[in-house]
Amino acid sequence: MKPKTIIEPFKIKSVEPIKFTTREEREKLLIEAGYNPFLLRGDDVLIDLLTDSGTSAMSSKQWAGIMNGDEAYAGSKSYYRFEEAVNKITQMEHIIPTHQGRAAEKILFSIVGGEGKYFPNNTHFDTTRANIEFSGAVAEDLLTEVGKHPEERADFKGNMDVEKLEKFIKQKGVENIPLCMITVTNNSGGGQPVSMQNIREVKKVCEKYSIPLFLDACRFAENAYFIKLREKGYENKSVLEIAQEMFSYADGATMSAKKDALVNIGGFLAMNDDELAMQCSNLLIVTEGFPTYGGLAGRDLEAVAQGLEEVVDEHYLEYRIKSVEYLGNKIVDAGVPIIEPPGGHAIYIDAKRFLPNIAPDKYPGQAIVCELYLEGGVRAVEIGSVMFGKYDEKGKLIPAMMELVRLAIPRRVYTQSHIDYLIEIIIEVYKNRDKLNGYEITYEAPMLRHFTAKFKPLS
Ligand code: P61
Repeated sequence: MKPKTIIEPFKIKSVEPIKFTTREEREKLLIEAGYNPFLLRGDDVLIDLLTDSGTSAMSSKQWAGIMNGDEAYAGSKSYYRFEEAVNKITQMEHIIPTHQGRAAEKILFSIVGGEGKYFPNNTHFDTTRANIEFSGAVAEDLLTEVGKHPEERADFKGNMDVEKLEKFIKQKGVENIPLCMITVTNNSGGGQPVSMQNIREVKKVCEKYSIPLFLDACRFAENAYFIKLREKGYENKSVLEIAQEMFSYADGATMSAKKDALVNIGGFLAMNDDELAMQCSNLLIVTEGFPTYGGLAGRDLEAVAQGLEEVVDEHYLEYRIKSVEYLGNKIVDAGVPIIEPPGGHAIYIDAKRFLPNIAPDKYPGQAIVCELYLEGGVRAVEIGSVMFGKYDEKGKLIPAMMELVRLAIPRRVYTQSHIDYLIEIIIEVYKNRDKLNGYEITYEAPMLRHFTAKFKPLS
């Protein structure tokens, strides 16, 4: 018999205590943070679901790798181990380490971006969009229609709309589209996977117009596991084989290793084009460091290499995907509206349906985020009009497509009882939703405002 209970596929060797606070203390702390949980001290948070990025627990083998790191400035042996591990998955010619994902994006888009250029993606993550826009170019989201409807269940809601892509290319002109991207899984659209068929179809269109295809590969292993579970023909393939096939359709990739490489810092750029790789390496030397360390220490490269081996383990991925699904299904059963089905790295509460009486310009997602902290010391993040809202010429808010609250689950950090506690807190906040009020912004930075914005509750 196959037991129904899925257990954490690890034993715990080292523990980190978490601090308990009272509701009164949290009320004071939240005021001091301007009602922005990004501005709380991590120490004042009980369960931290702000991000799954850089928050993984490393394995004993990764820690051993840290001790084994070779800190040679040039040609470190840790670089070659890293290069081999990345190459095994991506099979790409040039592997360029960076200190994190956005550094890879900054280098890539500084070279291929600029005024008059357009970059299609299923959904650009905010740092990708920011780097493209910072270069003067335009970032275009071409998500499949079903991906825009939180309540609809479908297997691959992260897919790109292939017809729209072709229309977009014709409209903007091939010469103005230096590359096309697919984000796996689609973080801003609910952590939803992209099917192999969709990657193949996008590739076909890109090939027709000689446009290179890049993957934003932060969560490639979770995406590959969803393909194994959901796409016909892949059930008997290994996750590694599926990942290799995904990358085989790509000409390049950016990756924040802080996600599916199970490390606290790191990233890379990978590509096949010799000329572009040369330009990226030259810029890397100016902004990050020598091409065999790219802003990282040798020990970090060891940890990434080891993490990439561990992340394709199917016991790990089964536990990972099933524990996120467990959380999602339990709160759905209690009536909490989320993006369905549950995503790979996070649950996304649909704040529009959770708080239908709070309009987008009063930031319903922020109201839920604040209440989760007050109720149970849980830190989540708003992914809605605080993060993606823009203003028109008259200063009126153009709301985001969706109003979401993301509960991102760090990898290998929390156990089943932490998740059960979380479920209790979310359901309690949901029961008391009629008492919640909206927020107004009292300070905001010109870019990526959600990190530092300050808020005031509306009565
Ligand atoms: C996250 F609130 N994600 O999801 P870097 N592409 C994709 C990402 O998910 C991503 C990056 C590129 C984060 C961290 C984060 O406003 C925020 O290594 C699909 O973080 O530079 C990062 O990778 C960039 C959270 C980033 C945020 C920006 O939590």
